Amino acid sequence: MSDLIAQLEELCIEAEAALTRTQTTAESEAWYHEYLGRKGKMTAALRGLGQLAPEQRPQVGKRANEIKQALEQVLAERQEQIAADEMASALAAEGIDITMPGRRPAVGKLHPTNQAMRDIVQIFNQMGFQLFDSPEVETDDMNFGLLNFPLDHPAREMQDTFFTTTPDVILRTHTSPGQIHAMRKYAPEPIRVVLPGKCYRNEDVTARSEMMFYQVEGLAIGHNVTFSDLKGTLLNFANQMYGEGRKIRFRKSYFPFTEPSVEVDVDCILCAGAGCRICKYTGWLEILGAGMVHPVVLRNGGYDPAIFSGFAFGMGIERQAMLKRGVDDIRLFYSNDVRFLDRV
Ligand code: FA5
Repeated sequence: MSDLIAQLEELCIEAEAALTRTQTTAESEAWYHEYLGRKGKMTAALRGLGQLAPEQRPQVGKRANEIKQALEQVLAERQEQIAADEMASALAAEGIDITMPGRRPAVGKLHPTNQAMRDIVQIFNQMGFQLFDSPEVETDDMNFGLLNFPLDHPAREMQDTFFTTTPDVILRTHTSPGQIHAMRKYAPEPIRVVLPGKCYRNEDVTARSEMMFYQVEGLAIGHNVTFSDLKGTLLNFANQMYGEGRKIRFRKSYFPFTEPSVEVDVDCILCAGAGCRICKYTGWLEILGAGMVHPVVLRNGGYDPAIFSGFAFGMGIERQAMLKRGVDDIRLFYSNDVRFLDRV
């Protein structure tokens, strides 16, 4: 018995030594056939098992199995090592340096206007305002007339208009005509909608004004909608957009489609009201225009002003993004300088 075990142990040492000399996958496969294959040395040695006394067989058989498994294990490790070496030399032959740092793929991100628009819309969604889509190209009547801008009223000049070659068809100067679309779709049901989108004004482009910019309009109509509802809604918006504890301030203003009309300021997000360059030392930043929907506009939208009331507001999206991210020139938004788009 001990003869056969000694023979197997010797074979194991020989096989392990032979394995370390294999350099290629082909050599390691040849090694397998030589030692572990059907016609291999291990298999041949194990034939001796049959000549042993039956009571000796289990012990010798057990040891033989252990040796076989150990050899299979070292073969797997050797083949793994050979495969790695072969890959490395193939790459070296191709001249590829796998230790060189990789090139980072350029990862896209949302444009700052889109980012701000999503933030704003999401805040109002949480307050129950639904998204409403309305056209960028409007009739003069939708953009002005139905919003209570009298013909030839100087208020029209507040928003310099781009006309088209089709009479009466213009590029919308604000998102407010969307109010009429939304009202006409839902009247006489109460509504709460937000309308984001592009607007166009034939203005000189400056650090604060673009010819094409985005606004978000908000509109709420129902029974007993009051100015307090407007205040609460806008205060909640300011807290979520610019941080908890914000103060807002209303200044009287004029829009033909709201009465009363206000402009709304938030206490300066940089200096918290103390006065700084961003707020021009006033402590306040203007964020939007708003008011109670004018009875004429309610009627044009299909609501009876004796039964319904509502509030509306409109804000410039780039201006919100500028305040939030400390950008001081609106022209950066559409000049497509990747350094700006990446930073903001
Ligand atoms: C309006 O457009 C009104 N429709 C807002 C409104 C809606 C009032 C509902 C009441 C009720 P105004 O012209 O002030 O108002 O523009 C609103 C905002 O749009 C401004 O505060 C500003 O943030 C942005 N805005 C206006 N013109 C430009 C421009 N040329 N470039 C960039 N942003 C602009």
